[in-house]
Amino acid sequence: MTTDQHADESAPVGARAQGDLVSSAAGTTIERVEVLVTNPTRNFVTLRITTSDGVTGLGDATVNGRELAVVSYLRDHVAHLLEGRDPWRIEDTWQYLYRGAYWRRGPITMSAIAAVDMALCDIKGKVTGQPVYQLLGGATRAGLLAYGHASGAEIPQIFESVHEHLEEGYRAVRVQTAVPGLGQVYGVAAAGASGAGRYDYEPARRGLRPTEEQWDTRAYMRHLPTVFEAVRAEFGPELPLLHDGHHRMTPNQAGQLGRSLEPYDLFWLEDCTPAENQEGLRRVRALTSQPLAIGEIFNSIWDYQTLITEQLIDYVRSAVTHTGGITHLKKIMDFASLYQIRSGFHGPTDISPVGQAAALHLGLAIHNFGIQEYMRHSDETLSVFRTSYTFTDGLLHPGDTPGLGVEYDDEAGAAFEYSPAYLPVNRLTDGTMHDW
Ligand code: EZ4
Ligand code: CO
Repeated sequence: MTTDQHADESAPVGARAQGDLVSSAAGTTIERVEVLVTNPTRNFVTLRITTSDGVTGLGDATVNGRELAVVSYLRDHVAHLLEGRDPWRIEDTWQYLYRGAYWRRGPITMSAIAAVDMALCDIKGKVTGQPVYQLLGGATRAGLLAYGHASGAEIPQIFESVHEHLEEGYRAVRVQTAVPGLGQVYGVAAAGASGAGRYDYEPARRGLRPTEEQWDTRAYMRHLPTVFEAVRAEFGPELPLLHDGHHRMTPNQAGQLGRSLEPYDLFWLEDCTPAENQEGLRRVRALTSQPLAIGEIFNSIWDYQTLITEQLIDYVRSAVTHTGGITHLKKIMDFASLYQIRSGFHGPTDISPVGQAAALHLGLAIHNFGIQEYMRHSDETLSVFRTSYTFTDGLLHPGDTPGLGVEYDDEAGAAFEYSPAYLPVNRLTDGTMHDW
């Protein structure tokens, strides 16, 4: 009994054309690939893939301050490679773009691949009628613990900002503070007083050049423990408190700061030192038991290899958007799970609602979820990206809409034109460029 299919399967693998591989897409191909740029309070780059059956999928490709590089990568070098491909072959497409580029890794390449990966997951979810988390193994929890961003120039404003977050339902709060003697610093709402300003949101610092901030690590290290002492005393022992060091300390300084914060029982200290040198974290670990979160500027599993195998971190900070998409970040999390390292995915407002939705689907499905960063996007942003995820009693949920659950409104998006906006740069008081 020989059928055509049997005959195909017995043929040498090398003799089969790519299109002959068994697929569930039943002849459907990728027909259209569009790169959408919009600026509803900040710039976003979105990939939209449409199949020959008319199903669309969205992917986030936003790299804050370098947006147009990813636009070109996708439009000039990826779009035509996708046309005609089988949209269901997500892993194969990932490998085709990663290995096929020859030039591996890097934030631009990995964000472009991430957008394709997200869009194909979105399509597969829509076609099967399932939210993406179901394709990843289904929910392993009711909802995702989220943390918000409290900040202030002085203690009273910080308290007020924490209170506001608690009123909004947050059960975990990041605390950033101004430093006496320094001007505007990372993570503190420019408007100072609570409510009026959310630090990274508006203004999006539009302009052709970055603004400059001033930094003094010793002043910061002296001041920060006094703030956490006050916040812990005010809000009691239960509330999870987080802090972002934003890559500014040496490993030795990071260890010292971690030690001085230990009495205040932080949930995590983030980016305590630049981590291109992964071995540097050995020194931090030797000095402090402070839980550590790293990886928002990483883009591949290789950036984590030493950090994970030597258990030098506690939380993986990557964004789906900047780390090769759901497919690749899932691999990082499975690798991390061998070492009891959990997720703490990056979720500032420069991750689009599409990227945020992808993080929520992944976070709901993986066993080693830890916490999810969450800041509500502006109303303008949410008018372009119609989301179906929810934030209820401090827990996020991606929703049960098939796919990622985000729709793009072309008309709303077209009303907000791209304009250059850069992240600030940082100088020490003597003028030396420092990590921002
Ligand atoms: O500076 O998203 O933890 N969050 C952060 C962010 C990053 C911005 C960079 O685009 O560090 O605020
Ligand atoms: Co950070």
